[in-house]
Amino acid sequence: MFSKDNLPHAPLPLPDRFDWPDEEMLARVTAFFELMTKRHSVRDFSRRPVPRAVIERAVATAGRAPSGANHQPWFFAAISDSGLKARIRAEAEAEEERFYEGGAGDEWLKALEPLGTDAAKPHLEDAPWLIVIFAQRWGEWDDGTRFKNYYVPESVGIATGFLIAALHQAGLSCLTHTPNPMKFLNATLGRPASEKPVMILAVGHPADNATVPAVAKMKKPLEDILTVFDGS
Ligand code: IYR
Repeated sequence: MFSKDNLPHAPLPLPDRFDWPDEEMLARVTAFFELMTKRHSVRDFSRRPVPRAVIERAVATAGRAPSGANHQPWFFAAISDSGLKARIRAEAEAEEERFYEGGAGDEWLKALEPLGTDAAKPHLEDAPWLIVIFAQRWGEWDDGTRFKNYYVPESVGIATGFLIAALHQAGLSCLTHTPNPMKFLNATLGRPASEKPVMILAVGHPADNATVPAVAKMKKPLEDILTVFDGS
């Protein structure tokens, strides 16, 4: 953790290691690839409830992400209360209406066309859980004085990736939703000005009639995202 006192460097023997044979590594990474290939962003949720314990364990997994100086500059608000979800939906839709009516600009709206999104966000009420992810731009001691955080967007992005993977591992679907701007979430959820809302994850089971946009299946091939320098 971090502390106002100077913490000494105290190396511990690596607590966990695996040392799997190469073939097992390949089998395991392939199994994980296949699992993640089945992840789809879903905009249509069923109303089937999801136990709070599942959400808590997934957020705990996000909290195992690496972070700048181990400051763990993230905070999560998990909401299943239907009144609060309705309020967040109304506030988000008000922002989205401005966005889709021109605030986004022509290029952005054109980029979104294949996704078929618009200002209506029923998933913010249909999904049994919303998880709002906040980035702690700076830290605050109990006496209100500030300390710096480092690599905040990177750290929060990694934690969010862990969260999405954990939810997928549980068999849940989610949608990364980013109303623009999102400042209203600080007031609605009582979070301090040091925290910047980064996204709303709508989480739940997909509706029976859930669809995905065809373009979402078009993933870049490996050769377009990887170059290898192995000396050969
Ligand atoms: N926040 C809007 C717009 C939007 C933006 C991007 I970039 C997307 O990948 C999808 C949507 C919305 O949620 O509709």
